[in-house]
Order: sequence, then C-alpha cells, then structure tokens
Amino acid sequence: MSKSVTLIGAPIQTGAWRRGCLMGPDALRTAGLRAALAELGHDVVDAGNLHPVAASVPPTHNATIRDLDLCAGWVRVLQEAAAEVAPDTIPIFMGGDHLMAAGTVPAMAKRAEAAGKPLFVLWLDAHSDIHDFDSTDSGNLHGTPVAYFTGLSDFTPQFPALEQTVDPANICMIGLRSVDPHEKKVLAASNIDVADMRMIDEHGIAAPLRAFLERVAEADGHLHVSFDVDFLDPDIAPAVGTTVPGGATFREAHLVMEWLHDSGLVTSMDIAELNPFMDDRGRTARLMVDFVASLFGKSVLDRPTRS
Ligand code: 4U7
Ligand code: MN
Ligand code: MN
Ligand code: MN
Repeated sequence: MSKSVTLIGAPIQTGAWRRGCLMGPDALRTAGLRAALAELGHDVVDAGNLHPVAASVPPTHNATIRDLDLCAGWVRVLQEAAAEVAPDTIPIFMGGDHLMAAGTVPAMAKRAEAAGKPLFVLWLDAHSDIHDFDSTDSGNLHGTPVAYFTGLSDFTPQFPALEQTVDPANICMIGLRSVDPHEKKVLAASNIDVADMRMIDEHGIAAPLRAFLERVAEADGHLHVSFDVDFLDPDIAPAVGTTVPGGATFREAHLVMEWLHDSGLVTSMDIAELNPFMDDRGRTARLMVDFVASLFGKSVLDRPTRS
C-alpha cells in the first residue's frame, strides 16, 4: 500500500558528547533514503532541515549539563515543527542525536490524542535514555528524552511543559545493554516493557516484539519507532558516538523492520544518533536506509512468507 512519507531533518548534535550527528540527515539523503522509499511506491516529500533557535533558559542544579541553551532551543523547535506534520503522513525524523525524541515524541503523542488514540513507543537502543537533569553523570542530554516525554521527571522550566505525556506502560525498549544504576532503579519501578540483549539471546527478538505489537493493535494505537543506531552491533554499524558491543545483528534488526511493516501500525519514526563522522565509507547510513526500506515494505518475496 502506498503511503505518504515526509522526511524531516533534525541536525541536533548538542545532546551528545561526540560531535558529528549534525551530518546525520545529509548522510541519509546521500545514501538514498528518498529514492529507496519512492521505489517502493510511496509518495515521499523531503521537507528539508530544521534549524535551532537559541534559547536562554535558567541553569539547572547540575552544572555538568552540556549545551543546555541549545538543547532546550532544539526541543522547542522540534516540538513545534513536528506538531505541524499533517495527520495523514508518516514523518521520518532524520537525526540528529537522540535528544531529538524529546521534541518528536511529545508532538506525536499530541497528534495521537487529537485522533483519539493512545501513542505507543518502540525504543530500539543500547541505552534506556531515562536520566534527568539531576541524575545524568555525563551531562549529555541525549540520555534523557524518555524521562521527559513520560513525565517521570520534571524538566521544566528548561524544556516546555508537556500537554501530553506517554504512558510508560505503552513503551517497549528492545536492545538494552548499557543501563546506568539510576536508570536501573527507574526502570524497575516503572512498567516499561524491557527486552535487554540477554532476553533477546534467550528468547529471540520476535517474542517481545510480537507481544508489544499485539498490545498496540488491540488498543488501536499510534506507533512511534525511535531507532537509535547504537541498537545495532557496532561491527555492522560503526557510525555512532558511543559504541556498545553485543548489539542487534543484521538479521535481528531486519526482522524487527519486517514485522513492523507487516503490522501496518507505524505512524512515525526517528532515526537517531547516526554520526557520519565515525562511519566507514557511508556503510552505516546505507544500512539504515536499507532498514527503513524494510519497514516500508521492501521484501525478499512478493508473497506472504507466513500465514
Ligand atoms: B543514547 C549514558 F552514561 N547513559 O547518560 C549517559 F552510558 O541516545 C549514555 O542512547 C547515554 O545514545 C546514551 O551518558 C544516549 C552513559
Ligand atoms: Mn538513545
Ligand atoms: Mn543509545
Ligand atoms: Mn549514542
């Protein structure tokens, strides 16, 4: 089925310690994201890149936080721009570091609410990104978006107050393998559905995904997929700032994309943390294009592969 897809570049990099995510949107364009989706019969518009607006926000108690003003400006710009996305199109937000999700997810939660539906979030990541201004040890705000958009921690007045938060019970995290002590406590106390790499080794990646997709379908929800490139094993996807060994394999990630396509449930997506400066001849960017194409219907056979 042909879909309307809008590509939106979010070249934010101040949430990450290592610079380079700024080039993420252009690397995805160079790797042929638009053509790959158009070839599948989709109607694709590239809306270009968003630009940061300098904000001046009060300091937090934690003096280690990096680039707070620029980060806060980006969160606001992203929330406003994502709120403009037409209801009948699937936006692909091309990051940019993962703080982008502090802008995209709240806007998608509002969009779902306007359609009378709950928003579900599939978080594909090595990390849980559930720190807050006080708990972050690194001071890098790309480790915080989940605590913000769930309302589990208060990020005001630096980040906008949220009209619509995401119910932690509607979040599924797959691929975790680097979780800080504070994050472990928060996850243990929350009802976020978590499949860490050990669980994937023991039960396969399809089991937690299937259970989650069934829940989304049952609730007739919208589904936002937030794909942090470091979900993947660094051997296949070297273009990330923080490499964590033992990530998802090529086939595991493809299977997730294929299942997402078959579910027909995905209404929006982030591609986060692609750092082309760390890449090996564009290989990670091309790989990500291939994964997104699978999510949008690229398949091996032109017939159903399961009944
Ligand atoms: B990403 C980290 F300490 N938890 O807070 C931190 F391990 O968007 C990493 O998932 C955060 O890549 C990673 O800095 C953020 C660290
Ligand atoms: Mn992340
Ligand atoms: Mn990560
Ligand atoms: Mn990262």
